[in-house]
Amino acid sequence: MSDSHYRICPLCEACCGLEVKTEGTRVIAIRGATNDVFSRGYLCPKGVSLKDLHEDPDRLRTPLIKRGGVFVEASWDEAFAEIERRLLPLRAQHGADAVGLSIGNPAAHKVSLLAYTPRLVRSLGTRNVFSASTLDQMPKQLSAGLMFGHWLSIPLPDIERCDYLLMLGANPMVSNGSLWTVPDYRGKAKAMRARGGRIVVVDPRRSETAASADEHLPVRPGGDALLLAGIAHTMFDEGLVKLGRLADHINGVDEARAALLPFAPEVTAAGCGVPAATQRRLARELTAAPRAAVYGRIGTCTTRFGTVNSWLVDLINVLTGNLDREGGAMFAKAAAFAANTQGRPGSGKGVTTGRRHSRVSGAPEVFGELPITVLAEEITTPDSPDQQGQVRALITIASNPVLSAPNGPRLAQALAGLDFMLSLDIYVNETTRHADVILPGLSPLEDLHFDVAFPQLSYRNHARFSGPVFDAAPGTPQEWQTILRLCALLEGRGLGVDVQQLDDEAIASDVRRFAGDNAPAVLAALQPWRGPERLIDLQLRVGPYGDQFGRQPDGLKFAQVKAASTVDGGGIDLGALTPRIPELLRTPSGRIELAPPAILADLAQVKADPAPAFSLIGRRDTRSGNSWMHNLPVLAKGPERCTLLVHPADADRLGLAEFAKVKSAVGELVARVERSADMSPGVVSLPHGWGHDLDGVQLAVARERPGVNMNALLDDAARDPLSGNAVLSGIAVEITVP
Ligand SMILES: Nc1nc2c(c(=O)[nH]1)N[C@H]1C(S)=C(S)[C@@H](COP(=O)(O)OP(=O)(O)OC[C@H]3O[C@@H](n4cnc5c(=O)[nH]c(N)nc54)[C@H](O)[C@@H]3O)O[C@H]1N2
Ligand SMILES: Nc1nc2c(c(=O)[nH]1)N[C@H]1C(S)=C(S)[C@@H](COP(=O)(O)OP(=O)(O)OC[C@H]3O[C@@H](n4cnc5c(=O)[nH]c(N)nc54)[C@H](O)[C@@H]3O)O[C@H]1N2
Ligand code: SF4
Ligand SMILES: [Mo]
Repeated sequence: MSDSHYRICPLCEACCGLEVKTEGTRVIAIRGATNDVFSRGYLCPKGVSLKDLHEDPDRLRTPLIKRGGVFVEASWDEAFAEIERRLLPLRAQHGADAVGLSIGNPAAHKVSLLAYTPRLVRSLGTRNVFSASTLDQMPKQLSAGLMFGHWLSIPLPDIERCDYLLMLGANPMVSNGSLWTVPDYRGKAKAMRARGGRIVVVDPRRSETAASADEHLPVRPGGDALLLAGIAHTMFDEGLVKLGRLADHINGVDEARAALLPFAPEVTAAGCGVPAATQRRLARELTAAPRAAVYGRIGTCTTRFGTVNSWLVDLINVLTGNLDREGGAMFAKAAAFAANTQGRPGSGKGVTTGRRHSRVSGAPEVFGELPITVLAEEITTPDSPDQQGQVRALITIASNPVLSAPNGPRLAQALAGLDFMLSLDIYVNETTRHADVILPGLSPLEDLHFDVAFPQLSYRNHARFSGPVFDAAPGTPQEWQTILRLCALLEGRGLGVDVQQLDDEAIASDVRRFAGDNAPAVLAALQPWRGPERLIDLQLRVGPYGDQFGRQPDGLKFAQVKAASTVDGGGIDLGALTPRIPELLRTPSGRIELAPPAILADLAQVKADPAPAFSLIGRRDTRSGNSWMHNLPVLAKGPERCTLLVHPADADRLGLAEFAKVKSAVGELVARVERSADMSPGVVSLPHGWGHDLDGVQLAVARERPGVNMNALLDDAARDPLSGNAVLSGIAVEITVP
């Protein structure tokens, strides 16, 4: 007899609902849940790999402590005792900043981690907080924060009603969407084109998404700021601007116009590689289309001008009258956890940056974090009399910066010199091999799930939940319990504190924020839930669709979402996106800030770079997820994926055969060559997240074909100065025969 379970996939931002068929303790099949109100049966090969992940013998199931340089299995109590013995004295002696925290991508996909890590940040009280956000989307968060007043008020294409989509530096056909939760992009794009819609993709490579679009424009790597500025300039220049409904809600149109004056397409064409006539045509097409949206992602964020790019994308959405309009670029309205549905609607504090700076390079704090590219220097640079706060101990949570961050080899060396390192992780990999203690998380099939972040970025509003498919082994904590225990330790409460009591205290402090004097009644109403479920209930009930604890009797509660999220239910559909301006705005002015001064100042720095011999860009593969899914047999099989894509004409000219040497200013490596006419000549591509052949890595399958670490070629000093985001694309390299 087999059972069917509903499980939301935590492996990428598409958040597909899956149907997991089990027999006893075995998974016998994983399919897309056809009744899921949001993903409607879609899944990709990674969804299927949850079975391999669950069964992976290399996945950690017990804590590890390093003794004499070797990891040994330990009980949870022993592991916490070791943390107390080694971390607390260090912190007492050197202060809170001596403990750094690095938070990785999977933390965004786990309610256990995303909802509880902020508590750990508070308990640590360190300024040295780093995350994958500064390898990824921080530029977009900053531009959205400055324009709309909150870090997660990010517009996304309303693809089901859109007529014209201009997409830059994104490959959702493979990535399944990012800052845009849109399962089955392929199907939605096909439907859009069948309705007569047009999709234009800007990418130095003819990506899978570009190949399936109406038009592909091969931009020069890093050239998007010039291209987008040329398009925006044209809109002013040719009198195409139509602000529509938003005209009364915008500050800074004249400032934006003036700042864009120097960027006529005739000037920007050479630097971005897109002819002036094409730029002008794009401006006209975007304004002429009944409904249009511009969307930019990794390729636009991970460059020197990431924030400028991210701003230009939404500036154009505003200038064409398509921001916050059906079929244009719209804002989701999440059922829970969204700051832009809380507080007074229409205005707010806005966002600020630079409340602190990194000790060595003086990089400004953005959204509570420092750039992850300063982590190595913060570890290796000793304190000076006037600058203290050297990172001597590090906690990593689902973070593998040795492979994910620029200059990984330098970072690995820095980690080896730490006085203490603790990792919350599920593997001994390139980063966690440096840890002194590893505390494992659960298999996703043993974990409950509710998406905290992605409903704020979803193409359609929804509320879904999934419970554990299997029970965890007795005595194995969920990750939120591990975090609360760590918090108690750091707060000097010792090892004996009851986790249930910590959970009660945590929720009580949240409830006081929302309910003030009414807190006891609200806490009572959250019965019988505990842990994340209680937190979700609170957030749903105070959220925009919530029951407001009785004031909206028909409103949502967790019990309803849970009941609707069974195999037959697949969650609750909350409808297509609806216009949210001015209610969504949290800027001090209560208007869209179209011309944030810091961004205009950086726009003035945009200029054409001299073309390098070769320019290195990244890419993603359907059967891979950043740095950690190469140990799953169902994904690892098939052709080698860590290859250097080279245009055939370049390969012939250089006489490349099977391998090429790739050399940058900071490193070199030898990669297997794959000839590809999809590349622009002069541009080569390597995927990131590879290089599993380092000493001490316990990933048996991944080690068979380890690949090379493209981040060994990237300079950790290269950042977008506004957001602190790393530059991961458009790296000057030399290619030679090895
Ligand atoms: N050159 C280049 N570099 C890039 C990128 C690029 O495009 N080019 N992309 C960047 C981007 S967008 C991102 S988001 C980063 C991602 O880089 P990271 O933030 O390092 O994330 P991952 O590579 O996904 O791996 C994270 C770690 O999480 C662990 N893990 C997995 N599941 C769990 C769990 O349930 N619990 C716990 N505790 N741990 C878990 C894995 O074992 C692994 O150690 O990489 C960035 N690096
Ligand atoms: N299968 C799979 N899915 C994933 C991931 C994965 O590793 N594998 N990672 C997940 C994560 S963490 C994220 S953040 C998302 C990212 O999602 P996407 O942003 O869609 O990421 P990519 O697939 O890297 O697409 C970036 C595109 O930008 C192009 N590009 C590079 N440089 C430039 C440039 O200068 N200008 C322009 N216009 N384009 C450029 C690249 O050729 C590439 O096609 O994907 C997520 N989904
Ligand atoms: S696209 Fe694939 S990895 Fe992403 S959520 Fe869906 S099944 Fe999971
Ligand atoms: Mo990412």
